[in-house]
Amino acid sequence: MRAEIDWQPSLFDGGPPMLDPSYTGIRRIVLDERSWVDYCPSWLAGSDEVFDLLAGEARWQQRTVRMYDHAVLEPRLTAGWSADAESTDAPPILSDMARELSTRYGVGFDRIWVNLYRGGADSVAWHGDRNRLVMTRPMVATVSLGARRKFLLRPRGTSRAVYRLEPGHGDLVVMGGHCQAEWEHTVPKTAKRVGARMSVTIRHSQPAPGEQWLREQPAAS
Ligand SMILES: O=C(O)CCC(=O)C(=O)O
Repeated sequence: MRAEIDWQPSLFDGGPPMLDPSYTGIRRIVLDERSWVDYCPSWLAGSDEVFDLLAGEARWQQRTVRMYDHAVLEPRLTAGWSADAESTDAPPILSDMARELSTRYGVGFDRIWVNLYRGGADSVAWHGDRNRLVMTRPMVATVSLGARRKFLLRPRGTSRAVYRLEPGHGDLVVMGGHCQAEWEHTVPKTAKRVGARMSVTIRHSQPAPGEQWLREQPAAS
């Protein structure tokens, strides 16, 4: 079922989807001596077409999350391809992303999950991804499609954002080192009128070579 969203293709991001294997313009933000974020603008050209494809084809659901002692609906829609990126029905451009990122970053990116922020009221709260609980230094890549939204980072246990990105339209963000365990990230709500945004999140289910399991169990997304 097509997701109900207010979305206008951008004037700048038409054309067929294509990844930039040279990672033109990539820069590394060193958060501290153990954690980093790579930001590569316009890594995916033609991102509007991918947005449109996913809006129509992904199996969108609104999950419940626990807030203190009760369950609430998550303020965004999500869709996943649960098995590995090589062998599922994930759209080929998403598998291409996972393969290209695996080559560059030396881990087997094999889990793909898509989030849809329908407007400014949709968000994700401060968190570190759960894969921090099972492996040391998990890398998490995110490709943003559609409208730009704030993406903030802060050290875990503090209350103020210290880094701010505004990814959209095919930009790539990769979090690495101890970013999931020692930092938190959020896409906050906004009162501004904003169009819909998607994030394609790409994770690895096995530790990188030389890294370890913290516990013997597969990572949840
Ligand atoms: O939408 C984003 O850019 C971040 C998504 C995220 O942090 C998550 O789904 O865990």
